[in-house]
Amino acid sequence: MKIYLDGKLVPKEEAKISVFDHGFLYGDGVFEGIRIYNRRVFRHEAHLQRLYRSARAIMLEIPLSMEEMKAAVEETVAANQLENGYIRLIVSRGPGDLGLDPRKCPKPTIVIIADAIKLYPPEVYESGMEVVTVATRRARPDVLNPAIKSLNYLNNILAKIECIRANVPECIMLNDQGLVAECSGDNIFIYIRDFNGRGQLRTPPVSAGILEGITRDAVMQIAEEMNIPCVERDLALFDVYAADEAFLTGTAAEVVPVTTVDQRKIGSGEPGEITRRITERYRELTRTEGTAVW
Ligand code: PXG
Repeated sequence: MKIYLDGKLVPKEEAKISVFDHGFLYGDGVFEGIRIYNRRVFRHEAHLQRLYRSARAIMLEIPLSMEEMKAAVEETVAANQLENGYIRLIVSRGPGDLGLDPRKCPKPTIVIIADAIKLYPPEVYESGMEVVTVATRRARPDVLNPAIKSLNYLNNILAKIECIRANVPECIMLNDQGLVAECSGDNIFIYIRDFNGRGQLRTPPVSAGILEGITRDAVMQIAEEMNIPCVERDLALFDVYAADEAFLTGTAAEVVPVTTVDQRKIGSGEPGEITRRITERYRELTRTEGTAVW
């Protein structure tokens, strides 16, 4: 396996960074998780846009242009002859001294890993996933905005630890107001029919304190294309319990049906029809969008 490290492709064993790197010392940096399908990098530009926006928010100047970064990612995929898999792109503040001061870090570290992907068990796509609400609240946007995809994932990891204790693969995190935010590594959608049978997809707005997921964005586009009404709207837990369908979205997860939340059955308790149609279209997009990079 070849790893991209600061402009060079090096064997995995030689891909090492300094213990003085502020990514390691303080979680000072940003990252992306991207999929490769059929030698194509899915939604590459969107991921890069989010990476550069996150970097700007923390005043981290990435020493490559977006075009150069795109080429570096493609080069790493090609060097590993990866057909399908996962790319982890990391830009840290780089090595400095033991103080917080980012000005002491003259050179950001850039790492690109292209590897196999670890997925949820196949059964959850067939029969649906069981999730729970956890006590760990999503960070308040005015404290550390979850829209920044930073190397500080402790908030998410604390939630993940609660998932493990509850023996479920994923969980719902509320924001400081007690509204539904997102999951530890996925966004959430519900589908709900009104008293007259008209259905609508709903997902929390970015202002609820969430990561603006690329998969979430793709699903909103799919809904539009399929004429399924879809709105970004504050959701209470009640709305999730009352929903006819629910699903999670994420680069690794793709679209996962949720059939139980806090032991309440969602809809019929089986993956829903709208979820199935969206999943199918999403899979088609992953197979067909973009061009092969090697
Ligand atoms: N929310 C959070 C907090 C995330 O970390 C998503 C939503 C979904 O966003 P995308 O752009 O992927 O649709 C993410 C991203 C993992 C893992 O190993 C998952 C993510 C990031 C890093 C690692 O499960 N999900």
